[in-house]
Amino acid sequence: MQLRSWLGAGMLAATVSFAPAPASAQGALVLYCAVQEEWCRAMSNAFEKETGIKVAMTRKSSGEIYAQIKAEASNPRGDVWWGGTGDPHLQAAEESLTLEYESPVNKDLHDWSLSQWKAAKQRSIGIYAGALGFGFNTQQIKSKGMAEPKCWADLLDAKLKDDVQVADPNSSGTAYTLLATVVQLMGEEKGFEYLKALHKNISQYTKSGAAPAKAASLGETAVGIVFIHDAVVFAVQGDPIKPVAPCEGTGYEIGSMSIVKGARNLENAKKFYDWALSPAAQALGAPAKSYQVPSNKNAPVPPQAPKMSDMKLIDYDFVKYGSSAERVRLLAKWDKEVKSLPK
Ligand code: S7P
Repeated sequence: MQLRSWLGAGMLAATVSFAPAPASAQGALVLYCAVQEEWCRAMSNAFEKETGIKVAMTRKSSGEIYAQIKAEASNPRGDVWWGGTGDPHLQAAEESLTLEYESPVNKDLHDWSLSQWKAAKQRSIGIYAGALGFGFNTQQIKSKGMAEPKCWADLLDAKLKDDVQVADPNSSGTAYTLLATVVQLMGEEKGFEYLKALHKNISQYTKSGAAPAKAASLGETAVGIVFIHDAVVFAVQGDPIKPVAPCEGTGYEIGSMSIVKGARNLENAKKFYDWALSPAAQALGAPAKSYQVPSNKNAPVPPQAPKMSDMKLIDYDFVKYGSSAERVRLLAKWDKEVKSLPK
């Protein structure tokens, strides 16, 4: 099996030689990474150490990486786009910005990971899953004399005026997941009514999707709408934040990976891709405080990972909401009808 023999060769090399091969001898890899910086660095460092391939990593939000790959299409700079919500990966696949690839590790992956691969016509694959929700600062909510918010509807309470944060869906995959979730959960008309009402309580639309979790943990905002695992990070370290899976139901992401079409370091990109799907590589998330559910069935699920089976999850239509036409249409509508509204 290709992956085992490749890992096996790496381990053998490590036992017979004290110094890794010079990175330049193994070439390079340009990695666009959309998860939290700490996990991006852990992945780059581990891959570099194991293979001697020098990784040039840049961390950006999902929508920003999509825009960069599109802008660079005639002269690609990146090799692998690792992480970030699945929808913009699907959009990139549809626009032929990424490359078909079938990894020998596919047979070990959960069905939801392979359904992303099939939806993307083999141009993207699921690497983790996580559900959308929010985190609230327990002290702030108490001081407002409010009951603890449990539902999306609770975030419209006038007591939360200018005290809710979420990212801008143009830059953030998290915030696009919110947009697509409320449209699917409530229907488009009611979903946009909800987002307009929520706008009154938004203090700022951040660039990064996870930033509102940190702000809520610090008491800079009462509520941050984020992936639930991004709120758990602060709860497990003892900050006064409570993660919530909204009572009406919620959407989720299939965090994804794609190889850039025209990648200059294609062989290294494939090596990274196979390695990133392995249980050992997927186990690097939890020590880097990233508590998503990994896509390899043999990778350990972090004990801190929110239990998606206990949540009311919608049947998220990744094909529709990851399509270029739908994403462009919904983002333009959100800009026009929500973001531009006076407060
Ligand atoms: O923090 C991890 C995570 O929530 O970040 C990714 C996200 O798309 C990147 O952030 P943006 O919302 O700023 O795009 C998620 O895929 C991942 O679970």
